[in-house]
Amino acid sequence: MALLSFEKKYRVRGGTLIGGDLFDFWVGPFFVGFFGVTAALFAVLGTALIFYAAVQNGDYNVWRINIAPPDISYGLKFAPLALGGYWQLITICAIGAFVSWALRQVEICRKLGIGYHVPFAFSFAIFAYVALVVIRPVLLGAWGFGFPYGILSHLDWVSNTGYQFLHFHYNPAHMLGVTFFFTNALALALHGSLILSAANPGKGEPVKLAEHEGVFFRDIVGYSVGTLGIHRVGVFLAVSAAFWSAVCIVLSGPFWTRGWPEWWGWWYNLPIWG
Ligand code: UQ2
Repeated sequence: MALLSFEKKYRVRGGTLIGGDLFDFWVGPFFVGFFGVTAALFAVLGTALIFYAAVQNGDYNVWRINIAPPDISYGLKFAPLALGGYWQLITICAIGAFVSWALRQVEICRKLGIGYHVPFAFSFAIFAYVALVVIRPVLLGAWGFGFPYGILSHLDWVSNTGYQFLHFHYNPAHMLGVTFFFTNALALALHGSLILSAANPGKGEPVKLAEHEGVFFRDIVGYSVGTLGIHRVGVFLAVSAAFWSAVCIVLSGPFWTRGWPEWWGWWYNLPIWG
């Protein structure tokens, strides 16, 4: 079915989680829904708060914007606006917008009668963010352990937090995260280039399809994972990268306070050495 007539057929009421028919409409190409309204409200308010807090700080250079979380001494309490309160409100808006976005994806999936794979995968990205600004700070007892909102300042936070553990690359969960990120890049490079090679065979040649794609990989590595399989591999790699990234930072502090190289002491302490 042609795309435009398909959309006409499927753009009908139903499938919403909240609000019934109330927000069950489209604005131009965009489905709205209850969560479209909440996503827009949280996003606009959160962005406005970022710019307002930046101006209060006297930062008119975007590279220098730094909206810091409260001092550790505030623990898990609300802080005055200029002393981390803006960071707290912006964090609430960010989580509100991200979760609204995921639930809007769910409503669209329900309307279309497709699986929830997209919101499932997206939820791992939300989890990674929430791990940094909620889960780890709560486990450590202070919002001040969250990362600051600023282009350069969040880089400083990552560097400082890494050096606090001497050498973050010795963190086994970090190793897994990095490995999944790299393997994800490899898989997408293989997949993207393979699809493009079949779609662009050269002047005069007919466009090639899945058979040629599969044979290329059987010829070069003796195995083809298949057209559906490569997308399963892709979602697994992407979701795993986000998951282990979240795990590696939640471990650091709440569950391991020394340098990460020291963690490998278990190897020397195995009872098998002479
Ligand atoms: C494949 C296939 C595709 C692909 C790719 C492969 C026809 C269009 C890329 C090859 C993938 C393999 C061998 C597995 C790669 C695994 C990792 C962990 C990188 O066979 O089917 O569909 O795009």
